[in-house]
Formats: sequence, structure tokens, C-alpha cells
Amino acid sequence: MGHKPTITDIKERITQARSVTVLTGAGISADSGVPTFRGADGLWKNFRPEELASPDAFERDPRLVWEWYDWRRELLSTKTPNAAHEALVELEKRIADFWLITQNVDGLHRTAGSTQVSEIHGNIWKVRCTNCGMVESNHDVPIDILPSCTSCQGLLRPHIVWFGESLAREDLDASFSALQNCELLLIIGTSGVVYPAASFAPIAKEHGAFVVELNLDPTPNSDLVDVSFQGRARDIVPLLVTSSGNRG
Ligand code: BV8
Ligand code: ZN
Repeated sequence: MGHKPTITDIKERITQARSVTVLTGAGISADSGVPTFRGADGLWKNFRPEELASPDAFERDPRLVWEWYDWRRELLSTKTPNAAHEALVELEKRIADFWLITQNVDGLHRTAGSTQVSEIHGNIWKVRCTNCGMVESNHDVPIDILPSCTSCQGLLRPHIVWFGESLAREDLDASFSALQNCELLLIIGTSGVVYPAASFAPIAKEHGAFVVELNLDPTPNSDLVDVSFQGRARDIVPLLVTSSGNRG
């Protein structure tokens, strides 16, 4: 096999592609100043996921869980999309059959303008009533702890998929369809340890996609993908999308 494909080779593939799927994780938001989960400054540093991001934790101590989410919402309220998020909005406009699957709950893809997107782990700016199931946006910073439902006074929870909870059927369907039908899958900024998202690369590969990974470090997916680039999303993703070479 010849040389390792270059960024330009991949940009060429993207330009020719009819269908492209992108999977993002916390790494794409790191360049917006959002702490990742498992990095040195990671969110999980002080807590263990089971302690906070689980239905049992919420059952046991809803106030503690809401204090953690309130802290994260406050942190996120000053963060804006970066060049990588913006490049993916551009890509959505260019590619006939484009889908973005994000594990991020920060909402930055939508803020940047992405519309063909599945937020498979939910959205930190949405709340869900534990009693009547109502889902609504809520941007209160700080949020009134414990928040109650505007229509039935039930206890509200973050509209987020916790460990041990299944993903929404419509998000799984949209994701599997995008993974099975794409010519190219671009995986950006995920450590590839959380399922089912961690199984998305092999699924796309099995269905004939060319799989590209972009991360700061190697991941469990690195041996499986067709090409892996090490670098910051903010620096590399724009090079894959915009015709930065020849100013139009
Ligand atoms: C389910 C919401 C079943 C919370 C999240 C054993 C084996 C296999 C699976 C399991 C198992 N034990 C348990 C499970 C299942 C479990 C799981 O996968 N556990 C893991 C930990 C082993 N999964 C679940 O529970 C899922 N549900 O399986 O349901 C079921 C089925 C039917 C019926 C009932 C139940 C639910 C998973 C969703 C959990 N919720 N988030 C919250 O956010 O508050 S997961 C959490 O991790 C976040 O959502 C985050 O998005 C996600 C993944 O993390 P990453 O995005 O990858 O972030 P991370 O920090 O890890 O990595 C960042 C990467 O970026 C790094 O690689 C870094 O190098 C890179 N990077 C950093 N800076 C940059 C960069 N890259 C580029 N540029 C940069 N500048
Ligand atoms: Zn309610």
C-alpha cells in the first residue's frame, strides 16, 4: 500500500463524496474551552460517572446531580462554537447526504448552525419532567434547584442519556442509517470508550465506508480506521472542508 493519505487526499475524497457522516465527541468542543470527560482537566477527574451521570445517582441525590449540571451549564453559558463546528456547518451545506452524530450535550453544533444532527446523549439545555415526560428548553443560569415542571409540578431532570439508560430510538435509527449508507465517516475528538457510539466506526467500516479519525491521541478505534490524524479539531477540520488552498 502506498503512502499514508494526506489531509489534502481526504479533502479531495470529501469533495467527491455524495454521502458523509461525522461523529463527534468532547474533543471538538475542547477548542471552545469546554473541559473534556477523560482528559487531564477532565470533568470526571473529581467525580466518577456512576456518582453523577446515572439514574440511581439522581434517585439517591437529585440535588447533588442538579448542582453538577448547573455548574456545567454555567460553564457552558460563556462558550461559543469554534472553527471546527463552523466547518461542519459548511460541510452540511455542500454534501448531498450529510449527517452529524454528536455525543456532546453542550449544544454547540446547533448553535453553530448544524441542522442535520443527532444529539445522541441529549442536550444539557433541555429538561424533562420525571412525572409527565414533558421536554422543554431551559437556559436558566443558575437553574432553580430542584426545578419543577411548569405543567404538573413534577421533578425535572436534565434531558440527557445517563449510563445504563438507552439512547432514543429515533437517534439510534438515524445514526445506524447514516453509518450504513455513508461513503465516508469522519470521527472527531472522541476517546471511543462509551457505547454504543464506540461501535459506530466498525459498523461504518463493515458497510464499506472509508473511515477517518482525528484526535490528539491514539484511541481504541485507531487500528481499525483507514487513516488517523493527530491534531486539534480547530486546526484540522477547516482544512478538510474549506477550499482554503485556492482563495475563491
Ligand atoms: C446503554 C451524558 C444500555 C452524561 C454520557 C461494558 C462494556 C461495554 C459497554 C458498557 C459496559 N458497562 C457499561 C456499559 C454501557 C455504557 C458504557 O459504554 N460505559 C463505558 C464507560 C464502558 N453505556 C451506556 O450506559 C449507554 N447506554 O448502553 O444502554 C441499554 C440498552 C437497552 C435498554 C437499557 C439500557 C449510555 C451512554 C451515554 C452515557 N452518557 N453523557 C453527561 O454528559 O452528563 S457519556 C459521556 O462520554 C459524554 O456524553 C461524552 O460525550 C461521552 C464520550 O466521551 P468523549 O466525547 O469521547 O470525551 P472524552 O473526554 O472521553 O474524550 C475526548 C477525546 O477528545 C479524547 O480522545 C481526546 O484525546 C480528544 N481531544 C481533546 N482535545 C481535542 C481532542 N481531539 C481533537 N482536538 C482537540 N482539541
Ligand atoms: Zn410534568
